[in-house]
Amino acid sequence: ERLHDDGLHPAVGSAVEQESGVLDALEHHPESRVLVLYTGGTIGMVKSDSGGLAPLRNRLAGRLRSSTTFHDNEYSRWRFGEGVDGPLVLPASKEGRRVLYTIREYDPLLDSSCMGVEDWVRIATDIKAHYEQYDGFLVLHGTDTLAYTASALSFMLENLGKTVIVTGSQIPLWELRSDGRDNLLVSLLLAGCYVIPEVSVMFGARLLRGNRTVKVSAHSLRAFDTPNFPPLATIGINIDVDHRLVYRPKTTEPFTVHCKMNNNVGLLRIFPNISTNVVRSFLAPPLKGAVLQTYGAGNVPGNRTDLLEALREAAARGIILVNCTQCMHGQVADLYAMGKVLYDMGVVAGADMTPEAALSKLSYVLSKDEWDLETKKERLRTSLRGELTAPSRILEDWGTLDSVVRALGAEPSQVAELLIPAITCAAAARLGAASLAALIDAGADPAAGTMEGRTPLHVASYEGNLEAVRLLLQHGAGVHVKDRFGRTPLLDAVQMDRHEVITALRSCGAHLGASNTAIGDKICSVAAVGDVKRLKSFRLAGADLGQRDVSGRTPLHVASQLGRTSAALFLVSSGVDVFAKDLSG
Ligand code: ASN
Repeated sequence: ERLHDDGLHPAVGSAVEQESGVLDALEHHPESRVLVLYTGGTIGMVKSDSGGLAPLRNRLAGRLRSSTTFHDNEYSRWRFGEGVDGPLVLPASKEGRRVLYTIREYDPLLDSSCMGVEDWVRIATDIKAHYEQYDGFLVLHGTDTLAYTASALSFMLENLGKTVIVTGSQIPLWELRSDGRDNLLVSLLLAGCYVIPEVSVMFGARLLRGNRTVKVSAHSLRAFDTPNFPPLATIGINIDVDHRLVYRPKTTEPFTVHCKMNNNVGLLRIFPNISTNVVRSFLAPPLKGAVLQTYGAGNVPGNRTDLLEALREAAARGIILVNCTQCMHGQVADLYAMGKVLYDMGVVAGADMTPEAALSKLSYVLSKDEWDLETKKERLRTSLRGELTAPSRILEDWGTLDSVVRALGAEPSQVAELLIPAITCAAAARLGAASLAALIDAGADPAAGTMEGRTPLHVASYEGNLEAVRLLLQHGAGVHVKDRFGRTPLLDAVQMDRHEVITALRSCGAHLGASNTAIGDKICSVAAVGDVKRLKSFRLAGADLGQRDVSGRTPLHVASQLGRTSAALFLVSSGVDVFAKDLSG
């Protein structure tokens, strides 16, 4: 399973894809692409000669290819041709989308207890490098430090708009009772068919928020839990995603990665009779920040003036101290004088962050040179990626809908699920941004889709409602969401020549995701009718106007042959290659 340098499988976008029969069929059978970053861990291990488990190199992809659960050979042959090692293809599922996946195996494969910041940077950088080529990302990882990696990645991947899942297993994939098979299979489906734009952890039939996750068991197949947050999805007969819980970045900035992390951080667990000398040495330079794991609701021994003095002195030197509880559940509060004394000396209340999240958030925040000390502390107190609990609003008052609910004989929540997305879409299309804002304020999910998977952002983009588009982007509506027909908001805006909307979507990281030939086909047919405005839409959307159609001709060939002078001039002024050969033979 060797990869090309760009990580794309050689067969993707190949000549086979250019058969129009295949393209036609794909209109009805949408596909998604998932990149699997295989870093190591028990999931891919086998018993070594010494008897212990160790990773096995260069085997995972091949073994998956020969498993009918993980690869549909027949589809692959039809799609990529006989004897072509295309990407792996999951068998058909009721999600209605074929998941094509490529495995990128790391060298060396590591037990996660050997992983750290450099490995997180490598994962983040790989996601960044392949962000536009794939719909979702999967990180195969050992379980021991998985919660640290998931927490760190959640901060390092800024303005994430696509699904990133971290998974692994307690029993190797090739053993009879492996939990890895389900974890991997469900993760692939989730990464390929659902837009859950946060770093999550798939384990033990639950999808969990990554930066809320802790490893709670060394032997159970439910090795992970998020003690202070419900699962994002539960996997039973159905995959049940609770879309209201999904974190959506509230920004109009495009996706980027922050690869600098400050390593001068530490975790200090308070215990009875802790030595002040030990604490002083711990807090000495080069330490820049520490997470204090205190008792109960955030208490320290108030009678230990020596210890408090050591903390106060460190805080005064600009060391950032974050107060988190030792308890598994609940959060720090200023109920007791013992906790208040910490806040008076400038310690930050860490709410209900896990130690893993608090530590990696501290590394992240400390590495932001553009933030001053107060800004850093403020960011630590507030939720950056859903890692701590902030007050939320939920549409609860269904009084006026009572009669509809009764007539349908349904549960109010079911009716809400049906109606709210439709109402929000209608507001995005027809009502002003103020009405839409009021709906969102009342708790309507700005990203929820209708039965056809059309989200408010699709509708607002199609209608050219720029104000609504901006508002939706600021409230975390995902730009990469595809409706049931595989259309993104950007494609809608292009189809309607909504130039300002296209620009707004692009600045938020939207891109044309279809295969090159499919876009080439579209642009050529636009060139054929001389529609300069549409060509401009494609250009604004980031399309390469020199792309060929199925027959191998570029839009400039088509425009020139049909005498579409202004279209041809526009293409030339856009910098297309005027010497490109006609490959239609
Ligand atoms: N030691 C292994 C690791 O973290 C544990 C596992 O993956 N279950 O790589």
